[in-house]
Amino acid sequence: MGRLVIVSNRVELPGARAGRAGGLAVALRDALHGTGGLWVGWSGEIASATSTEPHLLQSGPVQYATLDLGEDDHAQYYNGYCNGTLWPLLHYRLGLMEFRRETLEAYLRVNEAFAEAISRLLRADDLIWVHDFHLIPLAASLRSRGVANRIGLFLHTPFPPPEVFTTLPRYEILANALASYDLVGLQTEGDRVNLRRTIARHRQIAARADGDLDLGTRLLRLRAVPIGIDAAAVRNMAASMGRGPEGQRLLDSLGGRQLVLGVDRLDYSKGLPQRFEAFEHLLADFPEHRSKVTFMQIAPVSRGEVRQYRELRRELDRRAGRINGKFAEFDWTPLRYLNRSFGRHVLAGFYRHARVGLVTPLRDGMNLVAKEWVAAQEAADPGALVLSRFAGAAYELSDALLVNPLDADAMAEALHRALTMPAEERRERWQSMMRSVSDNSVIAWRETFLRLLEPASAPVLA
Ligand code: ADQ
Repeated sequence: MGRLVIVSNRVELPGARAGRAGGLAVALRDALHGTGGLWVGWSGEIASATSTEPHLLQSGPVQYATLDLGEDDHAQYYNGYCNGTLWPLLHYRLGLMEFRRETLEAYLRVNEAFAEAISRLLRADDLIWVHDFHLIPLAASLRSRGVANRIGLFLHTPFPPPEVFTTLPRYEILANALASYDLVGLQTEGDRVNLRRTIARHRQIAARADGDLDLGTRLLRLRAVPIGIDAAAVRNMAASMGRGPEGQRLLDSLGGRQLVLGVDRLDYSKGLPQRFEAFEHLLADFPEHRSKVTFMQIAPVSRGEVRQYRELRRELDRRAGRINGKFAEFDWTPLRYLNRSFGRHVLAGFYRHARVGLVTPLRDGMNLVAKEWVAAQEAADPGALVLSRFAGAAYELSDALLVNPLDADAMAEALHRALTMPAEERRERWQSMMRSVSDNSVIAWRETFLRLLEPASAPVLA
């Protein structure tokens, strides 16, 4: 087997922020160490122009190649097309989607620059694994340079039905780009069906019985490969950090009150205004919880240069102030709202102390916070999870209390149910969720994807 080449927007460089890498980064890095290989991505630096000459760093059998983005490309490719066009589109938020030709051109240009840099570093038997929506055109750009290697894409976001996807002006470019891969992995069956329908309709072909698409010269394999976590690592971190200094301080500060916890990037896909509203309904409609429950929402600012994100932040500030103004007592603050991030260890300790995990995105590819919260619970006395039906994780975590995040009353009822759930029911639900989180680990996800991508498993055209 050849080397593995991973291409993703951001690269986890060796040694950087030691010990802080997430489960996904660790799993990818381990795979690279197993086969030897190359990890390519944006350096995180902004230069005067996008470069095709990568910064190279060798660490054991792994080479890291990172490219600087030009100032204009950062604005138009990253903030513009990726975050202002594709992200809302893929999360079904057409009202928030902006489209400008210049940003599409920047998107294609940056992918060309990546392809140029990668093609010079490639070997004939390398296996190429591309990550996420920033790099959808990469396979087509590589193919146009004569690259015949097997290339797979894993899309971390949802994929909407063709009726939504084709509202994107010039969607044909992306549909063709997606069809240039050998394998596209998606988070759920629903996403897979949506992508299959989109490409089949665009190319006017019928899907085969196995759901793959015969493109004439090549077979495009589409598979749901839901991402997982390293449950044992999270469980161990939670057990030790729950008793660590931050975990202990949190516990002391609660003064015996029950903790409801939300942890998200500050993103409109995460349903934060709706979540705040649901908590307000809980306090209004179930007054027995006043002074008894604390809701802590951790939401570090993300993509702060994009207008929709700045507006969301203002809205949340307003709502948080309103809830505390309306319900706080001199010795009780109902909502703790923090625009900062915490290390993974500290978060794991916080998850363990939360009686209720509140994970209610309006739409989410998977949502790893839900899985991490499950893995962090204490087996003898776990909490209850309130989870959006529209998170990919809901397919696996069907024993959570599943809610529609647009229904504030139903969410308040689910919160009440979670806060009053008997220990036996909490244990039963948690055991089933923990089984599924442990079985579908991030390692299993990685191995499944790579097995599907390997040449030996390439399907033969009839
Ligand atoms: P994200 O939208 O970032 O990821 P999520 O899966 O919830 O969403 O989180 C990814 C990681 O970031 C988790 O390991 C989590 O612990 C960490 N994280 C989230 N919020 C944090 C916070 N406030 N402080 C510190 N760490 C935080 C995208 C897709 C998801 C998909 C993942 C992986 O949008 O749907 O699950 O990729 O495929």
